[in-house]
Amino acid sequence: MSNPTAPYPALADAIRALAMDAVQQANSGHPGAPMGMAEIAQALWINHLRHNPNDPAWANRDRFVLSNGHGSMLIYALLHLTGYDLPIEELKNFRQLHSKTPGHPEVGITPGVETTTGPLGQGLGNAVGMALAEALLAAEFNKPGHTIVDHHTYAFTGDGCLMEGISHEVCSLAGTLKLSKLVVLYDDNGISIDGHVEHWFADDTAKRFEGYGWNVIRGVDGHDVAAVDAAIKAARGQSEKPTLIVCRTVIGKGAPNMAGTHNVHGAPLGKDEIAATRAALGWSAEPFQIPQPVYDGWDARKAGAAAQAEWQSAFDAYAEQYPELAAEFRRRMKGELPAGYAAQFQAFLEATAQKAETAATRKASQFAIAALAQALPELLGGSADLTGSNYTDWKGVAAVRAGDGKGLQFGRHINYGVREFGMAAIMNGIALHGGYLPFGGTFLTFSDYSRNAIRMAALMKQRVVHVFTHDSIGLGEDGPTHQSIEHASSLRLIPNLSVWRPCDTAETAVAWNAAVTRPASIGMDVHDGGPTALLLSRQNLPYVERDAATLQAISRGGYVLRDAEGARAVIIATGSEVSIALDAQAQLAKEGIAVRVVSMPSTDVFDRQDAGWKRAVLPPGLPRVAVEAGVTAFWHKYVGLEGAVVGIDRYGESAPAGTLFKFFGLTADKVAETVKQVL
Ligand SMILES: Cc1ncc(C[n+]2csc(CCOP(=O)(O)OP(=O)(O)O)c2C)c(N)n1
Ligand SMILES: [Mg+2]
Repeated sequence: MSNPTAPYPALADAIRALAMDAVQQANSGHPGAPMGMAEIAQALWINHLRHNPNDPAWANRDRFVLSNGHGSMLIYALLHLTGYDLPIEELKNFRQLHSKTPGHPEVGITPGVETTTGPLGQGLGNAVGMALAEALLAAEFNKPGHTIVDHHTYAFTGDGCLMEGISHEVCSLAGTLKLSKLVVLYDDNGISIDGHVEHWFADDTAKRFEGYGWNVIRGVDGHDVAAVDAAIKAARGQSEKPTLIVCRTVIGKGAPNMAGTHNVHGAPLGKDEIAATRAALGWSAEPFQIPQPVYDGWDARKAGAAAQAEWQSAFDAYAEQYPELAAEFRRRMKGELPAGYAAQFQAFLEATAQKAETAATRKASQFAIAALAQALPELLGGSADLTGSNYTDWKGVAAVRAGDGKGLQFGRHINYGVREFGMAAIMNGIALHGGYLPFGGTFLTFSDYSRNAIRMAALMKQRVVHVFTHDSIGLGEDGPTHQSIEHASSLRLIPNLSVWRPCDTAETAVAWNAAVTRPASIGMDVHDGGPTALLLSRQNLPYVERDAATLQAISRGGYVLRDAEGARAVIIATGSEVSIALDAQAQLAKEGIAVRVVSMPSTDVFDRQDAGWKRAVLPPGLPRVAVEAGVTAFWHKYVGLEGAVVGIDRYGESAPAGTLFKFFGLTADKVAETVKQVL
């Protein structure tokens, strides 16, 4: 890793050739960014990036995020050239079904890809989360003379990521927290899809990042490997601020007629331009053929193995002196829960049932958090400036704060600021890094702000928990801007996202347990898990007494809460509407109409139960009425076209909660009346 320019331009040109040839072969893709960032990639990957192609899961590797994910051929070329398990056949199969080279990088499919990128801006958020996780783990695990957590997080970004609002959210927080091991390399090529960005993106980006408190290295020639190398060295040489390296580049560099135009952004160069590029570069090798000296120049296996071995012996020495911490570090980086967790949770659940408290489910969530935080040191909370409303903190928890140039001040609560989308993307980065189980809060209505990052967590099967409080008109006077109507139903449509809307302290405890016991997916170790959204009430909800079997049944997602002899109908309810359903049941009983009440805190968990369970809870043929303070359409999946839904298909109103429940007809009277209509 010494001479940054040897063996000459051929190293960077190998990326150019692979990118243009793979895009041509697929007849789709984005050659411009890989060709324009080839020297930047060379400077970083050959001279600085500490990684081991033979062990992409090495805990202390540097993290690399290609935030401008459309340039996927750049990372595929890098992984192939440096010796990852990504043979040339996979590059020939770029963008084809079940290849390891999908259109945009996807974690879990390609060894060495750390996160799924493509939705612009979010990769930066993931990188901030990774850098934050590293800094927290360092503060938590490193000991004097034993630095076992010590790596950088590097991200590539284009104009697109920096135009996206989320880049402001996450980079502002990264600056505030002084995440000095985060280094972002900006492909400042002046081009995005529509053409020259000066007409829609004329920011002084360097000034903007200086304003965030970043270390900005501007005016770097992005095609001069030595210049980029020097900038990265400077970034690594300081420990005060995150660094942005502004690299002036030419998109599609090397293509004689198309470089510098938006035509190379996202389309094949075409046979003639590829031939002209080969001639201009002096690249005579056939498509997908890389001269051995070029492979040798890129090969990172030896250096990577040596770096990892050096770290391993440091870790072994650490393990000798601090065996428990070392075991804990290994456990945490695997995403496994501690032995004995299940018993601790069961004890908490039984104590919760014993107390039988009336509480808002957001408060019940805080009870659960307090218990889980004891059992799970990996639990890392936060809120987007609503800590006192979301109840996402717990007694005695310290807040994460910027350090004094010697790393972060450790804490387990992150004040994300008013940055919902940024928070969600950062949580994804934390989860992807490993070592922590992140959760964060905001109002349910603002889940829309976070939505694509929730989707990305679901796509990546990441174990993160969203605490969404103030989940309905039940929040009252703040009015329709704050009252969720469509959110519960719409979140339920996201595959792999588990959604819980609990009705009391017991269901809230079970929901939290379900969230944290979903398996973690780390790198190539992918499990069928995913994120969880907890939809919680602002207002108090009564505790519902249950026998032991019913208490255990909550974990099935939908269960018979109160049966009735000879039930003629089923009322299905969630969250704050469960008590309304129970009142309706009592009212109907007086009129001689027996009905069953099913609580359905999680429809997706219920859907995964065996057919026998589902039939037992919702017997075929019994008419059904669903009750939820939100849009009705979703519930027809459970009540059928013959059943009825009591809900709200319009926006809310500003008034006290009690007034609103009456105004919108979310009452026992209305539910009882509706049951009679379906009989
Ligand atoms: C959130 C989001 N919006 C839109 C797109 C579609 N898109 C892909 S690349 C791109 C332009 C990116 O410009 P830049 O980052 O400068 O890339 P370059 O053309 O320089 O490679 C757009 C709009 C996207 N991938 N994600
Ligand atoms: Mg650009």
